[in-house]
This record gives sequence, C-alpha cells and structure tokens, in this order.
Amino acid sequence: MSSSSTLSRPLSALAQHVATGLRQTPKALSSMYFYDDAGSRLFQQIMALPEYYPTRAEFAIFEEHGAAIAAALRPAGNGPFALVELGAGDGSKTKVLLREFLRADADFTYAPVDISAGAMTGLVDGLKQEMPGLRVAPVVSDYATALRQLGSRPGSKGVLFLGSNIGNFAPADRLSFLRQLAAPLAPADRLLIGFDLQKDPRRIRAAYDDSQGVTAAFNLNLLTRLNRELDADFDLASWQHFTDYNPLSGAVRSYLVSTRAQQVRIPALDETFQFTAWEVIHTENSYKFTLPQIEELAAQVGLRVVDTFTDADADFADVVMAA
Ligand code: AVJ
Repeated sequence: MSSSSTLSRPLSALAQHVATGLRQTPKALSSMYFYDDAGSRLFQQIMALPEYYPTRAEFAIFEEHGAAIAAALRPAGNGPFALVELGAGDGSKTKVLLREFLRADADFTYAPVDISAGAMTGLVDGLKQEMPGLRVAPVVSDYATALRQLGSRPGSKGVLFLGSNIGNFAPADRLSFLRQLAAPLAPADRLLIGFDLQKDPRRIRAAYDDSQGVTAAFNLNLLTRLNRELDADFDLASWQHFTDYNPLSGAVRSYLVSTRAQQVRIPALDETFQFTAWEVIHTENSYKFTLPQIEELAAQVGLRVVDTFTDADADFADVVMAA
C-alpha cells in the first residue's frame, strides 16, 4: 500500500512550481518563494543596506510629499474607504502614509496583504503599538488570491503597490497583473505604484550585489527553503549568487549559479535534477523604469496617471493612477 507515501499526497504549490521550473531550460524559480519568514527578515536587512537605495528613496518621497499623496489617494467627498496594500512586508514606508491619513481624520481601514505570516504578525503588532486608533484587516496571501479578493471587495478603495514590487514581473506578466488590478477600480478609486527608476547602471548593480553579502544570502535562502520544505539536498557550498543589470531592457536579473556539475534529489517530487558546472537557475527580475515608460504602461492597461512624485535625486517614482 502506498496511501501514505509522499507521492500519493497532492503536491504543494511550491513543489509544483519547483517541478515546472527545474524541468525547464533555462531553469527558473519565482522570486515569490524568497519570502518565507527567514527570507522576509533578510529582505528587511537588505532595505537597511547602504547600497540598496530604493527603500530610502521611497521613504524620502513619503516624508516630503506624504500629505499630498494621501490627499491624492483619498476618495472625493472624504467618505469611508479601504486602503489595500499588496506585498506590505514590514510596512516601514507605509506607516508614513498611514500617519498622514490619521492626521487628516480619514475614515479608513488598512488592509495589508503579504505572503509571509511572520512579516504580517510583525507589522500588525507594530501598528497596534504605534497607531492604536488604526483599523487593520490583515490578509496573508499571494497576489493572485489578493486580486480575486479585491474584485469582490465593496466600497471605495485605495490600492498601494510600493517598493518597486512591480519590478519583479516580466513585461507580459506586468501587463496582465496591472489589468487585473485595474479591473475592480471604480472611477473614484486610486492606485499608487512605486517604480524604481533607471539610473547609473553601477549603482543599480551594486544594490543587488552588496558588499556584506546579504543579497546573496537572500537568494541562497531559496535553496535552504527547498531543502527544508521539500527535503531537497542542495549543497549550499556549491551555489553562488550572481546578478547583472541590462540598461537596454532595464532588467536586473538574479541567478543561482551551480559551481560544479552536480545532481540534486528532491524526494517530495521523487525526482533528481542534473546541473552542469556553471549552469544557472534564474530566480528574480527587478525591472527599472523611465517616466515615459510608466506613462505608456498606464495607458496600455487603461489607467491614467493622476500624479507623479519623485525624490530629489529622481531615483524612484511613486505614481498615483486611476481608472
Ligand atoms: C522587494 C521586489 C522590490 O526587486 O528590489 C532586493 C527584492 N531582491 N534585493 C527588489 C530584492 C534583491 C526587491 N523587491
């Protein structure tokens, strides 16, 4: 009887994803799976790195233009609304905006969505301490589930998609994601998207290959996760973090590089994967944009740009859009 064997159990979403991604040429895994609790903590460390400018740039935008951004997001007539944030993480930048809404006496509920339960607990506990009057309705889910819930949510809404999370989508996926995000927006609803802007290519490259190796640890943590959750036997000493920036496409691509010929057994899939020396697994895209590209993107998905806010160095843009 095999009723209790590994193979008779339905595969988890992670297992299915890994099966598809590692059977492909070139091999690829989604950066969505970086964010287990350890990965979310590593990303918090990345945000504090000297080389990782996007967080500080967006923070500076909110510090300088927070009141104007909050006003642009609030429904006309100042009625009640939900502030839904996709990929909230630790909410460090969002807190600046939340304080602006509270200061303006807005009638709203903050609905952060994040894939990491650990990050969400940290965020919600922090908000209870720091902003006791705030109504919070947290959701632990991926974007796909969040988009479905957004479609069935009644009432006015402002949607936040900050931190250049949008950069993770390949161009075709970016369009379909934004079309799904735009579909449930009523004319009075607003969407705020944070875009990392194209700049000195060396600065961009350094942001994804920091001198302390935190970004490398963040990328390699994906393999640790597969070892733990799928019982895989990746030998962490035989993998390297590698990243490049292509100023023509605007894409930072991150890879895990196999430093020798090796095979990796994944018992949860009952499968062994072969890697040649220097073969890579593509693990992440982090696209960088120009302001004209952002305008074009909005137009392509049927949205209009209401307002654009940038920091003094024009490193980052927070763009308010409407249907
Ligand atoms: C959280 C997706 C915005 O792409 O800049 C940071 C993740 N990856 N360093 C990004 C990340 C490597 C980050 N986002």
